[in-house]
Amino acid sequence: MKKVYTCFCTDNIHEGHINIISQAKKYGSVIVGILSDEAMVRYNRFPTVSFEERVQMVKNIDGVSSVITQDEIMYDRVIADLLPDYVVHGDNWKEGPMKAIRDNVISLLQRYGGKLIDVPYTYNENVKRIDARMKEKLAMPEFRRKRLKQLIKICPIVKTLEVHSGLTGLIAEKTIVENNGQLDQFDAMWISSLCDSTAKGKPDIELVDMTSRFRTIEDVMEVTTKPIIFDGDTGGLTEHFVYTVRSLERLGVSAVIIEDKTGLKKNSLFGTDVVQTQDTIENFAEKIAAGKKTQLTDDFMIIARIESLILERGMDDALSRAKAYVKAGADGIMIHSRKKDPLEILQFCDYFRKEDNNTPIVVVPSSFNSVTEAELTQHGVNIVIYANQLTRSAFPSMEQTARDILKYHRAQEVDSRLMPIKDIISLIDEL
Ligand code: SPV
Ligand code: MG
Repeated sequence: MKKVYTCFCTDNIHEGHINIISQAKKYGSVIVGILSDEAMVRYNRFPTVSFEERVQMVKNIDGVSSVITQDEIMYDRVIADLLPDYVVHGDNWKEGPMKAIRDNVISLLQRYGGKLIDVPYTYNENVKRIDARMKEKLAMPEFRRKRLKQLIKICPIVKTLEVHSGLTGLIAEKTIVENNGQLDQFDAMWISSLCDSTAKGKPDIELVDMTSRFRTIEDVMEVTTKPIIFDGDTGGLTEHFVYTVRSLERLGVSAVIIEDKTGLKKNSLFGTDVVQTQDTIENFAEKIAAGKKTQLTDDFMIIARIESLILERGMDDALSRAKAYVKAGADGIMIHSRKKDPLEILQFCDYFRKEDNNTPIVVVPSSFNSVTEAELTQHGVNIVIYANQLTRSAFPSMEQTARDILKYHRAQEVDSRLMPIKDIISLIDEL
């Protein structure tokens, strides 16, 4: 009996999958690989049912002879282990980022004479409806909110991109790249106070009020499914912060990060060039504890951001604050620095991890941008936030376009570097 292999990364069995199995069994005995959660989040969407349930679903399909785990997106290991005579897959992987996986399979099969069978992809109204329902589920507050905690468990490091509008949200949601044979995408989104304020032409001094900041969250949520980390600035008065926690939680935000500063907040990247006052450990610990007492679900995270290195108060101060904030109930620690060299951040992580193996660490490498995700992971970092790069890339390009239109008294000269009209009008999916 010939061996036929197919890999499923789905939460839901529909007629398309049944068709694949019925085609596959014409060639021999059908082995189905179920893609692990870790691999699924790198190029597909977050699984809405557990790995065990996905295995069970496939085992129940008539014509499946065995089910195995495929824990990498690329097929190298699974093909080396099974040496299947055939690999069967829907032909939707001939284009887009999935093409890299198809190319990988073809080259592996060629080595020993295995064959690839592309089955016409089933995409009818029913399949579309199932697909839309799954996206809807991921976008709902109760599912979206808990996803950050789940991702921290699944991913070596949770990659988070700044967003401040529906459009930037779509970029974080949909950008998938193939690089050195691996597929990758962002896991979560950061609603930055700096970029949310900048988009409104306002300074980053807690001037844009919460009603407006919540509106930004809604704009992003309407068109995305990924979890959101909200930059809560200082959190304001404790009496106000508790209301913010309730609202964020209800909206389906996964985490708020608040920084241990008081008085008129200035952006941390100014460092000691402007007057910035750090809160006392006692006050800030009380604010965290009050927030934790107020939240209703176990999913929501309050992350304490330590400004000691920014304000040049030293490593010991940073570490003792971290300890106190965790004791007060913080679900994570964000440590910030405006040095170019990542050394002090990595040192903090090493010292902190010696005493605390569990509390998630968050970093924002805007200044120390030479550090890689792999290095951060090695030092125990759980979440990396790319906090302002989208805004900083858009602004120069828009400004140049404005200048050139003024210079040439028409728009023809700028056109070649613009997104074609056809692409912009089809950028947004219609329901
Ligand atoms: C933000 O993005 O608003 C932040 C990060 O708070 S930083 O600007 O680096 O302080
Ligand atoms: Mg901020």
